[in-house]
Amino acid sequence: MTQDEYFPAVETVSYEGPESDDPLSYAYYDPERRVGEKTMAEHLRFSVAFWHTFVEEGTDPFGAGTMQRPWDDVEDPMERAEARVDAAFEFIEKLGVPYFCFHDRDVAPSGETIAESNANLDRIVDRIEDRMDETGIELLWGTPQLFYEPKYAHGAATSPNADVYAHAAAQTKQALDVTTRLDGENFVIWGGREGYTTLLNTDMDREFENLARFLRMVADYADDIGFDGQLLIEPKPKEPTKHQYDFDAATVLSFLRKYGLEEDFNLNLEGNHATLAGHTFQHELRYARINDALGSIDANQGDKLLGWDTDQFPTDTKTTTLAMLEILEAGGIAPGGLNFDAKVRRESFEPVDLFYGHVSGIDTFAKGLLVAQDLRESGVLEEFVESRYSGYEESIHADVAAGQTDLVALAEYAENNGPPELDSGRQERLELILNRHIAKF
Ligand code: XUL
Ligand code: CO
Repeated sequence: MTQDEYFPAVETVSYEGPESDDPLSYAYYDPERRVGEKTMAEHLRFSVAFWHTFVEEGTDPFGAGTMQRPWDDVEDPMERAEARVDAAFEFIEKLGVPYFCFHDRDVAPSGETIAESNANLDRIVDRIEDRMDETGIELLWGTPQLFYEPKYAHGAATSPNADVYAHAAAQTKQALDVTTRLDGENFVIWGGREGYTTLLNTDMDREFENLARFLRMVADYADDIGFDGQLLIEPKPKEPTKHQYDFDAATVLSFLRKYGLEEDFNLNLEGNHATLAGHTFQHELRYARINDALGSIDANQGDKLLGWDTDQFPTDTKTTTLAMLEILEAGGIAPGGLNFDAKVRRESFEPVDLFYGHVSGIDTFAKGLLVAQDLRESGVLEEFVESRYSGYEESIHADVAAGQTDLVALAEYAENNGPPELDSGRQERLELILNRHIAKF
């Protein structure tokens, strides 16, 4: 049986400002507050991830689940799935967040056959639809979960087994159908098992070809059924496979271009995945932005001392400020959003911890937005960068930018002008300015 209320101890989380000492209030996130041209809610487009928040049991390779989840105290798997949906919408409404994201298999259990799995999903999606109508909460994105079930051990769209490939297609078709039915604004493909553990048994060339064909079929089917959202690929360099084909933003973009898919897919970039790829989050966002491929964000952070995907709630204002600088420069993240692909620690097992995690992440990004806007209004970084490259505006260098010079002309110029005079990069000064802007809020 489902319950009437799963979080009785929490009313709604609302804005109280930085002076409040209530940790279940927002110090920075004030949804209607205008920041530049838009409200905070319009800039940030926060989303709760169904899987980490309502399904995660708190297991790790050494220990059993720890989470206290009253909605899971239900014997029948389908009734449990319904209870999770109810808990999810109560939580998201109390948190005051406009969106959620889900994998097909988070919300409904798989069945013995494809038909049974689809029927399970359809039944739970009915309930999701009702709750969406009641609460006004919307779907940021849906995604097929192509990595948990044993049949995907060798991959899904890169499986050496052609029947598994067809199963992945069936599952993806149904996930796109329900995402369309729920008016999802985006559809994400994360290639959880698309990679390899050893090249000794792998035909990499064929796997890339198959993956590209799979993505082409996804884009074509999206067109056929009138899905008018954004299609996204989520890069990640490793885990669960040793090497994932969607390594980072640059790798995915070069893959998409090789196979003529760059008009069909943008990128969903995740903080912890950037860390695993040896990049900053800002690097990934910048790379996507300058290539017009910045689609959406999985907002989380890793632990620099651990080499795996810890999916923690973002707490580092410097990182969120630099991320928001990229988003503002891109003109916003819509139709994407900031999805908290983040989970509470195994030791934080009470339901209320889910609120603390989200409030912390939401405020860290809201503060990052304020600082980023303030930095942009000051013009300090923009002016510095502009003047750093200003030599390209003058004399023969302007021809470099225009593509109208050649090695002979440049060699002649260089010989006649003596040694170059360098300017300081001023990194320390810029870091000092960044920290002072953070301290203002
Ligand atoms: C895994 C990950 C996924 C995707 C969706 O690291 O980030 O949860 O966001 O499949
Ligand atoms: Co993610």
